[in-house]
Amino acid sequence: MERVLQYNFGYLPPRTTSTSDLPLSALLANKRSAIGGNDQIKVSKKMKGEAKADARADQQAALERNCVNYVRVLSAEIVQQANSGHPGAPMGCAPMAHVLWGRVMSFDPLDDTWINRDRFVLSNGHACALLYSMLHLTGYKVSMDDLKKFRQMNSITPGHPENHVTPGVEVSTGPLGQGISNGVGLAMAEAHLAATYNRDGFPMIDNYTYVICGDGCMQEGISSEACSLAGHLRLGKLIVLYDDNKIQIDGSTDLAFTEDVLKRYESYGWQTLTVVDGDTSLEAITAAIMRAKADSTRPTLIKVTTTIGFGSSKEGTHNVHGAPIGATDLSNLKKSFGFNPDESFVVPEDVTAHYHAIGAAGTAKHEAWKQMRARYAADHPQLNAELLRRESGALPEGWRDALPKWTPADKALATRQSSQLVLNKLAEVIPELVGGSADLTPSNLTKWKSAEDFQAKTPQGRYIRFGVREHAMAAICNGLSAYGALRPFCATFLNFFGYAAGAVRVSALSNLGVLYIATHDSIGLGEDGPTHQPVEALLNLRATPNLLTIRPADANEVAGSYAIALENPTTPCVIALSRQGCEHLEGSTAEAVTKGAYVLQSPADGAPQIVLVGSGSEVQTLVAATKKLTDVRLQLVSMPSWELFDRQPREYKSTVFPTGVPVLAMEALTAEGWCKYAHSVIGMRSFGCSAPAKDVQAKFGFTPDNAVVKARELLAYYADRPVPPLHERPDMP
Ligand SMILES: Cc1ncc(C[n+]2csc(CCOP(=O)(O)OP(=O)(O)O)c2C)c(N)n1
Ligand SMILES: [Mg+2]
Repeated sequence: MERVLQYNFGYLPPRTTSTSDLPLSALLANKRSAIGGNDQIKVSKKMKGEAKADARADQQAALERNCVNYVRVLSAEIVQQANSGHPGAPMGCAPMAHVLWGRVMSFDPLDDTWINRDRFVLSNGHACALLYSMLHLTGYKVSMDDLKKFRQMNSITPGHPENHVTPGVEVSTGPLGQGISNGVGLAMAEAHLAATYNRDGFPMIDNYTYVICGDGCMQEGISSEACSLAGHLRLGKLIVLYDDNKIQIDGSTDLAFTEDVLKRYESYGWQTLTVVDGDTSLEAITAAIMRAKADSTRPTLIKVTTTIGFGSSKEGTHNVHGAPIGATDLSNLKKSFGFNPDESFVVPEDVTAHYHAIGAAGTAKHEAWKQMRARYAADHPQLNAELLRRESGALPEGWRDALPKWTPADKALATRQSSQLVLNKLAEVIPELVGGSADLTPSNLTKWKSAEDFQAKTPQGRYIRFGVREHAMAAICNGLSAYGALRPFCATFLNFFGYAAGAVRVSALSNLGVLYIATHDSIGLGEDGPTHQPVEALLNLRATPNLLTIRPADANEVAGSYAIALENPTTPCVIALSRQGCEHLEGSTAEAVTKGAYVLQSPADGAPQIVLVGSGSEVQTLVAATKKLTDVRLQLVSMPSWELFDRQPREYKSTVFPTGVPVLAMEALTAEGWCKYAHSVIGMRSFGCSAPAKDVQAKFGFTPDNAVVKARELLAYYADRPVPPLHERPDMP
């Protein structure tokens, strides 16, 4: 039986003989000696020199073999202890993880914020027992106790990796396809910051981004979007290891996934490599990664063929994907790998020493980098100071002064137009602002005058052409944000944020302050019709925790919306903007937006009889209605953000919506949800239609005249009834 180490450069036809073709019994028999056992594999000429089996090398190989096997055991043990989780992928991916942490990556376990650390993304987040094991073993602040509390309340080892919970976890993964797409953003961030801050002799930023992903990530559409862009941008420092174990939850990947993944990635412009001995050959994995690093102009996908649950009696089957392997199997696993089956959570001394030495070497690398930084600071003080500021997350001093102001006398502007004017000003003073649109630049109006495109040859450019790839666009922004020193934004029509929802949700739960610019924010977009007209879109976003949505009514409110987005670096923000023109309102200010809702007009004398409230372009319609309701004492409220208003104290709320006064709301989006603030709602209860904006607005009742009719109806309704106080509820401040 021939064992062939293959680190094939470029696509090769499927092999007839490979380790993964070996019967499982053969793999088990060779288990202890197989991993990294250079004696067992034929190596190419190029590698012969490296593989000389002298005594020290043998010792080293045995030690590393032990390390890999212990990682398998520990991962299985963590899942067993929790009686919940996914042991299969960690056991299969252990050799890849060992090579990355043990041989390849630069990281400092004592400082997980070092900007030039290599980034690691576990895109198959269900395999997090592996990630936690590696973090523990290499000396991050993840203790053995933490591992024992896997998936338990208040632990730092949750069921899928969360960036803000566990030291060393770069991005939150679990929804398949997100992590690899974040990886594209992380690699773009590196390319951009390197081009911006590196100077002769000072490679301040030159890290790699490594991703491990599984079949699921390769199946998700988002990864195709992101990786297509990565190929276009020639992100040579992005290296993806694809765990080709041919198993997913339902069973064999043959059930639904028979494409040639490498050919697809080749067509994206990636270098593609194959390691068939992914269970057993650390050398092959290492060689492939070295080859990947040697190609600086293409991202690399390394297909690493492995056996899910390697070592378990259920290995190679879907039964080991997502359930503990069981006490007996775990005990046998330990025995077969030469560990004491009676011991749990005990790391062999040689394994501890090996990984700690690796951690210490990483810290030393970081120290050397810091020394370089000191010299850089002396030679390039301004650049260094700016990079330091950006790393800290602080915005440049005085940035707020750049925000433009408008008066009612100024020419009316669609809020997407005022957004462009604001972006123009902010981009000049905030160099960390980077972003772009999903092929709607002329509609989203997101390009500022001096913006240069981020392209393969111009990575210093700050304007990103995402192509029509909304989902990846948002995930890439998550990666850009997670890298640090950047404030990313991205744009499409509000309705098409539905395509990006998976990644927008991850921004929110990951505390990543991505700015989402959502134009064409209602049926007011007109002729494009119901396929493009958002109805439920904003409500979905409003319902997402830790996501701010703001729908400004005019240019001053747009400026305020940007200020809020920028001042909240751990909260993503959606700014919804109109296609159609909006007058500059009497009484609107940027500052008022922070309250979420505020009074634009109130009766000259006496308490109001009715409150009219709206957001965005509908505030304009309500202003027109007030002019037709001169016989009524009314209060007009602009409500750009529900979430911000909800945070206000009860006293403030009752000045905006006085108790006992009926409220009529108007928003050209779904009426759903407004009943929290209003007694009656002019909103959408169906999809829109294709016609000029004015006609669509008239058909669905978004006119001053209809507001007048509904206001009078509301007044009449409550003429002889008590008005329910909507804000007096125990769960509201
Ligand atoms: C977007 C998304 N859909 C579904 C799931 C549920 N899920 C978790 S793992 C998995 C199978 C993935 O297969 P693969 O990546 O090959 O993992 P392996 O079985 O090899 O560990 C599925 C469907 C998920 N986590 N994310
Ligand atoms: Mg799989």
